[in-house]
Amino acid sequence: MNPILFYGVPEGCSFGAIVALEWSGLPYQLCRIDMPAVVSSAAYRRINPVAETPSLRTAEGRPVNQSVAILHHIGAQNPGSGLVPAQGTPDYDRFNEVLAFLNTDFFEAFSPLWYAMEHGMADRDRQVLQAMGHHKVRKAHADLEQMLGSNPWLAGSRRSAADAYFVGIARWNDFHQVLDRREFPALAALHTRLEAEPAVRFAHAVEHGEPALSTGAFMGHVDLEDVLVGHQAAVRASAKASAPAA
Ligand SMILES: N[C@@H](CCC(=O)N[C@@H](CS)C(=O)NCC(=O)O)C(=O)O
Repeated sequence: MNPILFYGVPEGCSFGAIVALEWSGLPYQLCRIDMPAVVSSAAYRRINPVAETPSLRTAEGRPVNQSVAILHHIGAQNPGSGLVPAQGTPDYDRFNEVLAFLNTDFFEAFSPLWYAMEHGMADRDRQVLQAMGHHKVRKAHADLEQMLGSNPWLAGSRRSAADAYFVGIARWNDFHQVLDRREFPALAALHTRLEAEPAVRFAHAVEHGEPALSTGAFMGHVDLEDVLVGHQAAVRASAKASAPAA
């Protein structure tokens, strides 16, 4: 069984997990989830009870939710890929530090902007949220610029799953048109380099429903309905296989 990544469109933060899967070289499939309609459906809640993307169904049929857990899982399947540095090393600490920042501060900085866009409210309230979002997004970029320093990649000298996750969230700045990334030269250079990566181009094409050229081991899309047919049986089988012997 191939692992299946359930990715959300449009503009989902699952983007980074698609890039990481491409970089991992592992065979995988994708399942496209429209937001908010399908992600909040009873059908999808059988995959992820909190109705969020991304979700991963592992090669053993086990569900793994939350971006950080998914990226760690992908990295652990191919330690040689360097997507996640070896546990216990300084590189591992640095990787976790930057990934935690991205998944909390950097991600959350955009929340007021999404909320202002997706919810009805008075113009004055919308303006307050937008001002707050702009302030937070600028601060998060400034902080990340400091964290990156003169390193070529976010976790240091080697490309990692943190870079994959970053490029997925960073495009929200372009979507909401907050700032000119060139104000942060190191981040802008990293972003330009990442956008040129075949895996990133692949993720953009997938998200836009365009023909996508995989340089990894992408094995095609599956429909949610088809996944659900055997889902409970797969979850039960993987739970049984990983349970300690009685
Ligand atoms: N903490 C979660 C957050 C996931 C999340 O917020 N996903 C969004 C898309 S980026 C989602 O599925 N939202 C549901 C919706 O828009 O209805 C993670 O890091 O994976």
